[in-house]
Amino acid sequence: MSEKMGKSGISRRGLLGATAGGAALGTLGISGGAMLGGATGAAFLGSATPARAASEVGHVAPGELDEYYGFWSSGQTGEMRILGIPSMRELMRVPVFNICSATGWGITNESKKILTEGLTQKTKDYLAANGLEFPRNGDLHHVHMSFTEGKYDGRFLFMNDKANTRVARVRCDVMKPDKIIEIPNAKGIHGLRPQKWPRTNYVFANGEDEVPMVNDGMILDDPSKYVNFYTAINADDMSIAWQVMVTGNLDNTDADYDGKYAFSTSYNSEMGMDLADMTAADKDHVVVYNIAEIEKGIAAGDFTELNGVKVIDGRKGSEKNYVRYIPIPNNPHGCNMAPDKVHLCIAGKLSPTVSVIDVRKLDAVFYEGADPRSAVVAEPELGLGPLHTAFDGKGNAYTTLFLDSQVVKWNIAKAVAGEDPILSKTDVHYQPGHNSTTMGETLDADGKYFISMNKFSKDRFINVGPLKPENEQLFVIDGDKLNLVHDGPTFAEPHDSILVHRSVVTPLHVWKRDDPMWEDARRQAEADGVDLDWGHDEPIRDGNKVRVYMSSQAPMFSLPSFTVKQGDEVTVYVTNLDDIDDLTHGFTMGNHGVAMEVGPQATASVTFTAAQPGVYWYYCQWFCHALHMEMRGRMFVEPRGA
Ligand code: CUK
Ligand code: CUA
Ligand code: CA
Repeated sequence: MSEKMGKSGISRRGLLGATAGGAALGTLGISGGAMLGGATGAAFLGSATPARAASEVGHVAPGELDEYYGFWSSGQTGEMRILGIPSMRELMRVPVFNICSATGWGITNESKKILTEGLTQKTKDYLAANGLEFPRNGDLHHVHMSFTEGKYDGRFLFMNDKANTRVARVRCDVMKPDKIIEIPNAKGIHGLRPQKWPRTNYVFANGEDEVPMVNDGMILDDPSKYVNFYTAINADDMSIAWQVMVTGNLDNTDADYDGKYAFSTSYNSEMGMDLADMTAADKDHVVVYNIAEIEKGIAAGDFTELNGVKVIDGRKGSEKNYVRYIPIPNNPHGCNMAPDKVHLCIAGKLSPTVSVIDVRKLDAVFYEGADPRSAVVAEPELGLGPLHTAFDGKGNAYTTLFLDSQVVKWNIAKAVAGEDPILSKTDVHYQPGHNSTTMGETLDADGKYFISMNKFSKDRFINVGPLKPENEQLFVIDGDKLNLVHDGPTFAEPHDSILVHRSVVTPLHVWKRDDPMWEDARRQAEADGVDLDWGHDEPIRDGNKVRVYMSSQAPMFSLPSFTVKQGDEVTVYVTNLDDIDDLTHGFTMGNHGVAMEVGPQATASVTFTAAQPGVYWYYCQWFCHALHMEMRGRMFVEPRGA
């Protein structure tokens, strides 16, 4: 490593030697091999025998149903996943920011509309310059459900895309996205949480990456011109309510149970532009947002309009009551509000501590000028690399220790009382990031199961090549000890999960015919004088645009063939008339890069250009019947001159 002077004038070597945090950084960033080499697999195997038989708890026999839904992020895969808990079986993948070959997400007109309509014009322009209509990738870290009075209400799931600065909403009735929006001004939406109280009126979203205040290619190396944005999204219509401009970057976020405050961790209070500068200070901060004061400021016109968004200035030095900055060691990461409604736990990452903030003390910080640190009521030393904290609803917290490859169970009250709060440490495999407990981010926290989402699987599975899966471990936590009941791989790369009791979520078995998902198809069919349910024998021609309407009923499409002309822009609408649980059809047009899912009672559509004359078979790609293979037909493309 070369000796590089940071802009602060502190050398990197000096920095790394200076503090415990610095030592942790050295392990984290510079000698990754050593970090992984220290794992304690053998010790783990010896201690992992569950105290109770697996058959007694945490086992779901074939045919039995899980007690909880797990809603999983998938990181750079860009989708949301649904697991059954405690079986840990992957039940469904819900494409959100990615393109999906099976369901046609990103291929159908219905999904393309959702993927494009929330993009800014600037983004549409630079995508178009790359031959794209919408981003091909996503980086989905955080999935959270809508709340009513501190409890999950089963309406929506919200999630971020760090890669393309987007936020999506998934409808829990059909488990499909219905809104995807790009967040203006901010860059790299990372932390995301719904407001908990009185209900999810806002979804809060952190911009992780700083940008020049006017990002027009004129400013690069003047950090004083860089800012960051905290965004409140109106959850009901997915419009932007307001943004707060802050000092320092924003990592994770959470909200309180009183509807008064929201919080963000910042690991770059330094506004550094490289690693040395981002780790230069021994304290960074938590930003506390005063929601009522911000709303008042917006109502009073104390904002700047920036790209159509009302932006409040909450940067350091602002005299207003919009935000406060609480100094926290050191490059903090996780931001987790305990279901006791009182304690906010901030994981220190480079500091071996978790900072506990008593949210009842924040009024004094805002209105009586109290020292912001007076709200920090405990800062227990828990182990190396604390990243995220989950809760059991009984006053205990579980914090992942990335560098120690452990999860530490500790008692919040003991920490506040200044006693040793550590109840146990459990090895996990390896390097855990997020963790979650059943209903643990709600007032219904029930302390039954705990998931450790580990970033490395290393030697746990037979070798599948240089790219290894991640590893996730499920523990029963209703006793004193954490009892391992599942240990299994996942594909790239779940960050976070929520574990939701199945009584909260009641998805449909078949679509309702009046679903808004295919509103455009409905309108077009009406204009064409076609009954969308049954389709139409002949393609509807409109210049070189041709619309083909067909229905599907196992094992047949209503059209065994249709004819278009070379160069036609063809839109195929398929309505699945089967009204039966689990009877999904599909539509794949051979050699055209076109496939889509058509769920029971759903309509889906796809548009492509029939560029070459000839016969092309279309087929149902979703196995639906003994004669599923025979469920196919021909598109005949006549030469242009014919
Ligand atoms: S972050 Cu991934 S381990 Cu994006 Cu919630 Cu902490
Ligand atoms: Cu319809 Cu397979
Ligand atoms: Ca820092």
